[in-house]
Amino acid sequence: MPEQHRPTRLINRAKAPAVALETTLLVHGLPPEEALTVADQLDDAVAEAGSNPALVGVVHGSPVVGMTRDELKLLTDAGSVPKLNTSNLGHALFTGSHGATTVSTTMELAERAGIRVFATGGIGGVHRDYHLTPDISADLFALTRHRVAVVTSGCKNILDIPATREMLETLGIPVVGYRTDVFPAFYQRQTHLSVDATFDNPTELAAYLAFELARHKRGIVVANPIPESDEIAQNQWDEWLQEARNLPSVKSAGGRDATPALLAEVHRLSAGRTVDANIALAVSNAGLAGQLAAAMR
Ligand code: PSU
Ligand code: MN
Repeated sequence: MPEQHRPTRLINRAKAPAVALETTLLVHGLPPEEALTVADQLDDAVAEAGSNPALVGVVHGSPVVGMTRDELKLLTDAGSVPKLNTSNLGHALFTGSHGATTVSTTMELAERAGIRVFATGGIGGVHRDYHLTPDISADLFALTRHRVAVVTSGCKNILDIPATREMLETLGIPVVGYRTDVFPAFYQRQTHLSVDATFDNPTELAAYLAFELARHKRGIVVANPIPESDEIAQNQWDEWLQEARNLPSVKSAGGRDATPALLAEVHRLSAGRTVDANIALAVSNAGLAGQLAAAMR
């Protein structure tokens, strides 16, 4: 039994006002050569907005909030690190392994470190064909438990977006739009789906987040559409997604591997256009999160 790894203590290097960033987006959601430069871009976006980035992950079995570049390099060089959601975080801590945190576990660790704002690309949600295989991201349930505002460009559009929006409503998670009155669809700004409220002013949005997080012990979704210049046309996206969904590598990937397998194939089929758009929206979310955390101080 790996006695030396228990009990695990949170290593918290976060400096207020802090914005949590996640490692799964970097390690499992993008081509490996992009991870370190994107980490720099996300950090810069948070810092330019007046806040401090705190990258979250698991290093040698320690939950870390505010990972160093060397620690991130340990993860990217490791070849394969587990993708950690609510169900396997504890096992990584127990066995002393490295791990990349998803939205669910980044929220959990950020909350423990006292961080109230977190930026990602797109939260997980209800997968297509969920009536055949009920794959629903642990992210949605984590939002019911952890007191953190998650800045996201809607949910990833490999998912069933209307079902995901409905599930957020069912779980009672507030979904507010930043300069949008519809729930955005990751690579596209528009859907016909609603948000609970719209804020055009970051200071006002920050005041609402502080109010709502103090009022109730659960998370909030802040929906921030992809910048207009980085949007991917709907018909173009539909083609890549349909082609990707028919590939054996995607059809055979289940559970935690489903999302990374699909993302990798659409990134390849689009010759990197979806990678660029993914990075652009994540950086935009980091910038907004930085503004919000600074204003919530
Ligand atoms: N946003 C991105 N790319 C990603 C993710 C978010 O732009 O890869 C990750 C997040 O970590 C999110 C996870 O929690 O995808 C969802 O995975 P799943 O569908 O297995 O819950
Ligand atoms: Mn899943």
